[in-house]
Amino acid sequence: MAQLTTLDRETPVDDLLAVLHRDGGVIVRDLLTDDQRQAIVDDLAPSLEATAPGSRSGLEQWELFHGSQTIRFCGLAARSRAFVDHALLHPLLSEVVGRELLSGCADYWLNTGQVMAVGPGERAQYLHRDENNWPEAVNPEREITISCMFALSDFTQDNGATVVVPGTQDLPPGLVRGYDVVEADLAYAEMPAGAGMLYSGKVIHGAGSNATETWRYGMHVSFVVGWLRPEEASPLQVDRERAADLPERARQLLGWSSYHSDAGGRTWLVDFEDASRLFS
Ligand SMILES: O=C(O)CCC(=O)C(=O)O
Repeated sequence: MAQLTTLDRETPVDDLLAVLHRDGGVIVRDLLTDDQRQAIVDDLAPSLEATAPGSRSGLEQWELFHGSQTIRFCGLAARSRAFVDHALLHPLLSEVVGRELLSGCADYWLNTGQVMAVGPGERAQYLHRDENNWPEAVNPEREITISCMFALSDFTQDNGATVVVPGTQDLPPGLVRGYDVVEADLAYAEMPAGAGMLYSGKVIHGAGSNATETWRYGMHVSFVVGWLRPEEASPLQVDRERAADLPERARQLLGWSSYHSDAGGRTWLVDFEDASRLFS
């Protein structure tokens, strides 16, 4: 079976990036302290309780992708201040995302913050590459999206730990839906609660199957280059009043500011001005 490497939180970022570039994903222990993790879990508990498993989209492909026994919801910054403070603004995650994305953009923003709670009996999700959400923007030379799967509970092979095919970030770009692979090529992101797996938008992966009686509680947080439209419409969920209470960097990541390309282009403006003026 293939393996993923697990590193300590204190590992120098260059070493962590070397593993990320080699394998397409790397697990980091203790990304969240117990208190931080518990605060996020507590904030999100009412939403988890209120959300039924499965997709309500009516789109066959989307329903297959989401899984019938998996609870998913977004809008985490609107639901949890702890999410903002400990995940959205996570210092190590910010550093890694900056190192990976800023060679192709002037700034990045949140793609999506998403609970992915895989329930008992769930089947494995089909393998895919996150960057294929934007086929027009995929570029073999650079990343357009970087993700972190935070383990809010222990992740094991049996309970649905994310399945990764290490090294596939280096395959040529293309639409991968249900990548054909032998078991020996698969690695399972087994990690204790509080750890997280950082992974490339190019690496082939998917949620594992859950053969246990308990829930695998994951929280996916991903970022995209600032000139690309994210999966989640964050400013439509985090309203202006709530945004006003958040740190400036959180507002920027959530789309309450504008994008200025290094070549002078300006987008996502409010009356020709940077959207952050709404808060001055
Ligand atoms: O839940 C997981 O482990 C991964 C899910 C995933 O890759 C996705 O839904 O895009």
